[in-house]
This record gives sequence, structure tokens and C-alpha cells, in this order.
Amino acid sequence: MKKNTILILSLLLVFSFALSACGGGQESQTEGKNPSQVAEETYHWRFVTEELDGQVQYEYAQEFAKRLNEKSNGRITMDVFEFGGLGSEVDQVEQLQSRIIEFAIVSPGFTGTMVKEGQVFALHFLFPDDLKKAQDILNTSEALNTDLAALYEEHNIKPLAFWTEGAMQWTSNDVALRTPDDFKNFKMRTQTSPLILESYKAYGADPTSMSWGELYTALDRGTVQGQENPIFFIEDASFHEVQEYMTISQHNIYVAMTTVNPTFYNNLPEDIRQMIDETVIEMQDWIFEEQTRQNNALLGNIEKDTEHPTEIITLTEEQRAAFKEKALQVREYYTNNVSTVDGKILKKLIKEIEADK
Ligand code: 6CS
Repeated sequence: MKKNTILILSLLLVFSFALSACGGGQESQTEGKNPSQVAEETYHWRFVTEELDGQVQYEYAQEFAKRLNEKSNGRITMDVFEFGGLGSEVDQVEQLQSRIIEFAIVSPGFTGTMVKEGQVFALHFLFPDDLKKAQDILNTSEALNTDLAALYEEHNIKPLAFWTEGAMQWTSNDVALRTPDDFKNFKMRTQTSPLILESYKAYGADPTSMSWGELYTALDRGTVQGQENPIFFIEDASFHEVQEYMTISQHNIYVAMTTVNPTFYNNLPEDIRQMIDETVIEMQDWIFEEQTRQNNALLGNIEKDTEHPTEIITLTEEQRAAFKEKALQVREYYTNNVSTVDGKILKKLIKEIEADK
């Protein structure tokens, strides 16, 4: 692998234990202080991501921390953590819920057993193919930013923003994925949300969920034959090195959430909350450009990698339609078997997407 993930993860683990022992968070309390003292308040927070230095989530968190530091004239400082220091993606969510950390970037693909409605992002061919339009929906959707966000808050997770890390593509060994039939008994790696597994069962695949920390080895050893991710991640995590094919399928967009512990957030002074909210808005365009830049640049790296050649197949609209047809039954499954609100959030989201066309 390009990065020595194991070494990084071990170092981060040691570091994170040291940090939890030291404590963190707000340096002092505002209660009982006059306004001039409150103005001097300083804050030290932790922001954990599911990715490594240089990757999209980590770059987001670094930029977010930098902007907050500038806005607050140095009163707010943040430690940004790479993936692995606090355990798996699911462990990180638990740390956020129990306020061991204040901020986290969370992929809904790891919260599906808890917030069932959040699995709406597992549905293939739901968002517009035009990524800019998809991001606009993520920015403005009431179904997501109000209704779905409220369901996350019931679980002590406050989503501040939903944003895309790019269109997802498939990579594979043994078979180039061009038709639903190619997925027959195909050993597909997914994130942990059960509906993602359902989406691949609809194509006839045999899906297994695992953390991405185990994925390179699983692909290399043939424990799984393929996976889905945006191009930047396929290249940066070196998955292409151990995959024969990459199918440009654009079957879904990768969605990440900027989240905060709600109790912590609600107890912050108004001006500090405002700085956070402003930064979240500013980051929408910034991260869209960053993911575009990384996805474009790293596609070039995969194409140029003659040491580890990967055959790239681009699906035609007709080929995509065959997958879309199968994927529609998963929407029904979501409405009838997964949703706890009779599919209301999905219905509203579909209306919003249609209205934006
Ligand atoms: O495949 C995954 O699980 C990982 N993919 C991305 C783009 N970010 C983090 C996530 O855990």
C-alpha cells in the first residue's frame, strides 16, 4: 500500500488514548462571568474523520478548523484526527454521541442500523447524475436538512451539512462489471448499513460489509472481489493496485455528513454557534471544488499506472438503465421494510429532486 496504514493507525490509537486521558473541550465555563470575560473564552475541540491526511474528509476538517480559528481570532482551536485513531467508523460515531469528540464526519453508510431513514443514501440512481445539481439538493433539501437531521438528533448526532465526495464507481477482479448478470454471486464489499447490502442483492451479488481499513487486504486476498467508492478514494487507498477493472457506473453519489454532538453545540454561546454555522455554509463550495479536483487528478493517476494496470470501462446509458431498473425495487423495499415514517422522507426528497430538474 502507498501509505503505511497500519503504522499510522497504531500511532493514532496511542495518541487518542493519551488525549482522552488529558480531556479537552471548552477551556472554561461561561456561567457566572461578565460579558468581557466571556469574550476571552477559548475553546479546544476535536474533529474526527473517516479518512487519512490529504483525502477529502481530512482536507475538509483541516480547512474547517483553520477558518474557525481565523474567525474567532485564535480563540477556537481544533485537533483533526485521521481515520483509525479512535477505532472503526462505527466506533467514531459512538465517540461523537458520548461527546468524547465534538465534531465528526460521518458516512450514513455506517449508521443504517441506528438511523434507518439515513439509508436513503444507499439507493442507487436516486440523485441527479450532474454532481453540481446533486450537491445543490444536498444543500437545500428540507427532507434531508430538517426531517432526516431530526431523526439523527434523536440519536445524539446533529448533522450540520450533507455533502458529496464524488460519484461512486465499481472496481472488480475476475469479472468486468457491465450488466446486473455480472454481479451474480459476486463478492462485493460494502459499508455496514443493511440497505447497501440489499442494493447489491438486487443485482444478484453476495455482499459483505467491512471497514475500509480491512479492504485492501480483503481485495488482495480475494475475500471480496470488488467494492464501490469515488475515484479519489480508489486511487489514494490504492485499491486499484489490487483490482483488474474499474467500471465508471455513476450508480450513486458518496454522501458524507458534517456532524456535531448536539448537547455540546446547544450549550455554546450564540456568537460561537454562529461562527460554526457560517463556516459550514462557506465549506459547501470549497469542498465541492476539492472533491472535483481530487477525483479528476487521481483518475489520471489510475490511467497512468502501468505498474498496476486497471482496465477502465464506462457504462453506456443503456447499460446503466438495466441497473436502474433493478435498483427501483430497492426503493420499494426501503419504503415498505426499512422506513419508520412510511417512506415520507424519500417521497419528499424525490419531489425536491424532480422540482430541481
Ligand atoms: O469506503 C469507505 O468505507 C470509505 N470511503 C470513503 C470515500 N470515505 C471514508 C469511508 O469510510
